Amino acid sequence: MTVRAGADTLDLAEAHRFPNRPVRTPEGLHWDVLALYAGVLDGLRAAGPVDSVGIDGWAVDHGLLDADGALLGNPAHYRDSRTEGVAEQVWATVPARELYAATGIQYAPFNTLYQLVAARSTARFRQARRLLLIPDLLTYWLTGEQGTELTNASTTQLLDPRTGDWAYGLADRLGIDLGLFAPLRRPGDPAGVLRPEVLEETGLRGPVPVTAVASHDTASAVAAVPATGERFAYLCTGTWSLAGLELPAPVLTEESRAANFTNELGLDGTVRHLRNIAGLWLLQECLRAWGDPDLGALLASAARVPELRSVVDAGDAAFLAPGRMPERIAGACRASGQPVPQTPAEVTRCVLDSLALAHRAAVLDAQRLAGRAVDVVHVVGGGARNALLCQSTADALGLPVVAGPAEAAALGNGLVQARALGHVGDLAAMRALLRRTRRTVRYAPRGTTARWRAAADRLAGP
Ligand code: LFR
Repeated sequence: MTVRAGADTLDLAEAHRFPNRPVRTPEGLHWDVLALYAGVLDGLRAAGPVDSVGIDGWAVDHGLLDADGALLGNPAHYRDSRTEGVAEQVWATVPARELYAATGIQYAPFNTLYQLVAARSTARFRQARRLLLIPDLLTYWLTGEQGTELTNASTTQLLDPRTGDWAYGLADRLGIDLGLFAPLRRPGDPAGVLRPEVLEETGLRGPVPVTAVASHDTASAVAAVPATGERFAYLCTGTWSLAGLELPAPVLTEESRAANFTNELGLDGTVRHLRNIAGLWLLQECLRAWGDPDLGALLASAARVPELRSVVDAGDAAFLAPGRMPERIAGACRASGQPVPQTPAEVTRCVLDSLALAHRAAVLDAQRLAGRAVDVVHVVGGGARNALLCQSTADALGLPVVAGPAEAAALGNGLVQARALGHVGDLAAMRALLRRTRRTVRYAPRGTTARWRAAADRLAGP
């Protein structure tokens, strides 16, 4: 994506789009990171002259480098099963409560910490001298400079969200060598310039600075939520739905841990207090199983299926791994004694209703845990284009939903670069610019909240 930002302009153009296809080998599920890097180079070539480059991407996953800085194998995918049961081993040394008090990170089987513990007896890990999170790895290949960007570092479960520095005591107790990580850098910090070979391959004229952005995609997306003031919740909807509040400090209470809320760091000292909900992943996997039918037509027929016939717990770990998703959803409906969705339209309706219910629970819990009420829910990311999901979320919560921008992560990334170049102001000014320049769609709740509440109670069980 290329972003052009000025005092009163914010333009976004797609230079190039490339697939990100996980690959399963006998050693498990991996990312094809060389294909991703090739896609980045193709994107730079297609973009033409640029003033700056910044990379954001998903969290927790990483590449391991040897003493020469060479990548040791393909990075493992967070949906790989190698971390099953690892958290319990870690908790035997550091109880889950203490882990949360030190890092504020919610339990997810794939947190970097658990991945490291799962990997540490392998030959590859013993050879590793450096760990770079995925956006930092791609940045390293572009510039030759290594760093660990702070917003993404906070997802490792090895960072103290109060200090923005590593949780040294915790790493010590678990025998994790923090020297594996390159020095921390903050969004807006310089991350080097494109290497001469990269310039040659992309046809760009140097020097081209690379800027550390809020490199966790969700941190970039939250930065680009076009909100005013503080009384808003956000839902970053893509493969995941990340639902929560932007706060000045982490919430490290036992209630917050029990509700599985995380405290990831955001732009400029903000905290993203949120819950990870298995989002449109459920639908993406169904689409894959159905041979990728036309999404517009499918959503139109799903909208005609009666709402709330059957719902599943979208947060259930049973939906984490890829494969056979329509059957797994049907199985969950059958097991809970609800009508079993048969057609793709019925399954789609079930998924979207279930997501809206999960959004409802997360936004209600977030307000309770942080002691802050909200007046509006901002939906950003790909799901902002899904009218049925946005309307259902508004109905379920009884709150207005403001949808857009869909490309929030790219905009947040570009805005931090533009700020580093002196073209835009602080976070509030970025949001004001977004409000002036990006179109959003407002969904008013239709007064059916009681039905959603009843469905939530049904799902929660007796
Ligand atoms: C979204 C995201 C989430 C993170 C998940 C796994 O793309 O970055 O924030 O929890 O992917 O890394």
